[in-house]
Amino acid sequence: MQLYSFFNSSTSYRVRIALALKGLDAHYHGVNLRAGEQRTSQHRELSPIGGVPVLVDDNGVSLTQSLAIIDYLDARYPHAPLLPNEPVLRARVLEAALLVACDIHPLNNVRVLGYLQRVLEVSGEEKDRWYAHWVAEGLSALEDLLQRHGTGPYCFGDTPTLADCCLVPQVANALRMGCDLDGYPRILAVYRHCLAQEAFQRAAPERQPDFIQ
Ligand SMILES: N[C@@H](CCC(=O)N[C@@H](CS)C(=O)NCC(=O)O)C(=O)O
Repeated sequence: MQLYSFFNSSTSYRVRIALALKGLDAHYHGVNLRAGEQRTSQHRELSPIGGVPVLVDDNGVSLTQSLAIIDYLDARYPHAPLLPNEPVLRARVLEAALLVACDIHPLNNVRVLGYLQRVLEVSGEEKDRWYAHWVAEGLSALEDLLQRHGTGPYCFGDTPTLADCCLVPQVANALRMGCDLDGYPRILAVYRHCLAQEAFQRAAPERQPDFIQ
């Protein structure tokens, strides 16, 4: 398998966690988002919208969208399942994962922050306020969900799920951007528990071949 990724792309990090939890290896191709490599015509052949991750499997199946990739991996390699079968639990996992993937990440994506600065000409400080605002809105809702429905050391139980694959990269990004997360104790407890696990450590930005300090 081939994985097109950027070390601190949170969506790529989700897929790296899923691969590591399943013990799967993928050949790593760094796509430098800071240099705009995602927008080249060559990369758009793989990802029409110009983003990472992209997974190309050994049968030549090429997929974008981190959640679709993880769902595919889960169907293809069912050991260490990331989406539970039980309907309510499965919906809870998706509810938390989609909160991160649809309600937080897209508002703070590279191209959105770039548009704010380049086209709408907001200042660096205003852009940072935008980022912190949507992280706070989203993580408050996630904290609420986990307080009400979460159990065990992971988001939902004693084994990691898609929800943890989404939570860890989002929290890592928020911390990197200097957001204060003290108001989200359950999220931080899950984050710290995940980071203590080998698979999550293997997927971390600083362990990737394209890591830049
Ligand atoms: N919904 C997509 C989002 C993919 C995405 O946009 N990833 C970001 C990095 S975290 C990206 O490549 N951004 C490039 C850009 O906005 O120019 C997914 O979950 O895979």
